[in-house]
Amino acid sequence: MNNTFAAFTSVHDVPDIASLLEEALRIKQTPLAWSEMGRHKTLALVFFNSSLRTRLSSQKAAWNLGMNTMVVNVGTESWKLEMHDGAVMDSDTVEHIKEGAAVIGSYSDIIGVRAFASLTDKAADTSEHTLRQFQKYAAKPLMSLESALRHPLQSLSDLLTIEEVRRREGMTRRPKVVLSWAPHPKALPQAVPNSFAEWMLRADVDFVITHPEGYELDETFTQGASVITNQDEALCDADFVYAKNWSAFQGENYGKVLSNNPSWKITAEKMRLTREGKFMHCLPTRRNVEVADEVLDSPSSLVIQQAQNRVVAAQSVLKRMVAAMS
Ligand code: SN0
Repeated sequence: MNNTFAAFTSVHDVPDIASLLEEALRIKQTPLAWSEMGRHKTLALVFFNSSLRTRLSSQKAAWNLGMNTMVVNVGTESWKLEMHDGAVMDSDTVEHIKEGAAVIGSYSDIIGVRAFASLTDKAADTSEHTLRQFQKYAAKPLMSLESALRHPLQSLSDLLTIEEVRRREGMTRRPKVVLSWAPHPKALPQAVPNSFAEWMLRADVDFVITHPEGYELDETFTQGASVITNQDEALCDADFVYAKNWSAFQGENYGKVLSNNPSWKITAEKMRLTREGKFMHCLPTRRNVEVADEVLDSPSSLVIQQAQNRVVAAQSVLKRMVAAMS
């Protein structure tokens, strides 16, 4: 099987999840064992949105492989890019993505792009317009740093974290993994839950999604999952509870906050419904809105391990991309 990557934008770019996981576990043991592999290769990281983990873990992963990195924050540090073909650029956009992406591509061997959903233009969001335009005009291997629809580096870290816990605890049963919607003051994208679902549905786990009515995700990502609108019922006997807020996806409600029922917050009482379940979140999280302090500060929380595994995930992906070049 060809296990190099020309792109990493979704689970569909990974033909062999099990062997990628094994490789990630090896990389975690000896992160500097391939420190010459990426010598003289340059990774450009392009951010249209804020980032803490993705920005730092991607750079660290590249450095572990001996690569150079460049970071661009579009709009604040570079020119504001125009995304529409045929635009008459007499307003606030300064440079077209055709030139912008082509120039960044010419300086780089691999490009990482973060472009969140607008939550207003559903057609552009569901075609991952910014990510795909970048891929087209940069014409270099592309690693998604969270697109409008997906966050595959996060999902790979999440899967790795679940696998580590499963091995550490000698868990022989198929773990029950519950993705729970949680309240939040803002409208957030669906990328993290979409992506988590599409990875979990290919993993050896029982996967359940729970959310209030109206927050149904796109079936493209959730087909095959059990979806339950009663959170307590969903949490029953869970081994892993993954909390995340997202805004509505369906129809006229696209990008809206419908209800924001505080009873969906993950508390110690909710965790007692689980089978001594572990708590997961991609971060950043709004303490005491999405999840109570008592859960985040308890030994059952895996959030820091998930974040540490972001380096391993990025390094596993970059290693395969660099391998494809030599
Ligand atoms: C992003 C999201 O997709 O939900 C990134 C998660 C990795 N999260 C946010 O934008 C949080 C913003 C906030 O105000 O809490």
